[in-house]
Amino acid sequence: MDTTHQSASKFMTLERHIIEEKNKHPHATGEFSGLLHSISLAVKLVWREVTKAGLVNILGKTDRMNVTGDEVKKLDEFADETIYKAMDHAGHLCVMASEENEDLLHIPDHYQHGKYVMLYDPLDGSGNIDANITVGTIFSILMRVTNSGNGTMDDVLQPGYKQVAAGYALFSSSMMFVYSTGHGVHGFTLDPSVGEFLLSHENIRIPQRGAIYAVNEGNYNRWEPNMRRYIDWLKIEDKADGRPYSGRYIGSLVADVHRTLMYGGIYCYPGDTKNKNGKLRLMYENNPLAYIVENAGGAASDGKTRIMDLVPTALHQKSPLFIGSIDDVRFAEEFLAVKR
Ligand code: AHM
Ligand code: MG
Repeated sequence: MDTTHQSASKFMTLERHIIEEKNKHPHATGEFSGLLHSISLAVKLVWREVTKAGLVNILGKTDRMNVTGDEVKKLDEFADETIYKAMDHAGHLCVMASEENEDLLHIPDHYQHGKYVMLYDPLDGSGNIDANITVGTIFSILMRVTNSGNGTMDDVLQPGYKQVAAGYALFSSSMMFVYSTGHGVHGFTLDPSVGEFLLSHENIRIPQRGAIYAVNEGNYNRWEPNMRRYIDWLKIEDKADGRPYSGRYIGSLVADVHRTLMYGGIYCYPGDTKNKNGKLRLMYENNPLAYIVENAGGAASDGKTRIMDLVPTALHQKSPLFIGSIDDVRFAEEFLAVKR
């Protein structure tokens, strides 16, 4: 029998990983582990529907009905509700907020209220669903600041550096679950035959510098001149290997950032003349992805300020995003700051 660590790690389930992480902290109550477990179940339920996306017209409307029994929900609404319902009753959370809902999502009074807060983007990139392109769920976990009862806006509107965990599920050729609690970033791949996430990417580290950039270049004429110059510069064939940066843009943030995490480089969504702060949401997208990328050795900035230092004032506020390899993000910040 092969008893090496490598062989053992092949069978590291997400469940076991969460428990082993918890055991490293003697005072941990297990509440946090329970929370992560509920999230992993929630995203599996979403994945089950996402894999059927193209079949709805063929299979009819029987599988995804609303409570009144007759209508198929849009997948992003389905994901939103599924996650809420998977998380509302376990006693870990005091409040939630989702990109799909204008207001806070309260925990029903008859369920226990816990000490954590969860913010999520239920189905990031959902505009791509009909083309079978990778989408995902992004989540951010904070510790409440109020003492008890229903969570409030004060619990939710905390800067990103206060996050105690964050992660995402990626619905792609396989389903991945990537998370961090501040001790490395770990990636798990779902084995659909047993329904378990297995550790496939232990302690992910983003390359210090990459050679890929991702940006919606259709907005080029709306960018400020330095942003245009920066992207022009990436295309010049003067890089170390005599090649320009390669451009890759899926248009699904979670997928673009995942690729950036794996291969290095930079993802940019700057502000422009139409949208001063770009289009990405600080609380549901930028903060959790910044937490993951920083914990993997990378960086995330709004062009000037570290994303996780931005102090939020509104639930759905937007911020520009420059995220990826540390050298690439720092260079972008320097480039954008040059007075010409
Ligand atoms: P969504 O959360 O409603 O899907 O919107 C965010 C998405 C991101 O996933 C993606 O990176 C971005 O919008 C694409 O925007 P654009 O079409 O302007 O490039
Ligand atoms: Mg989104």
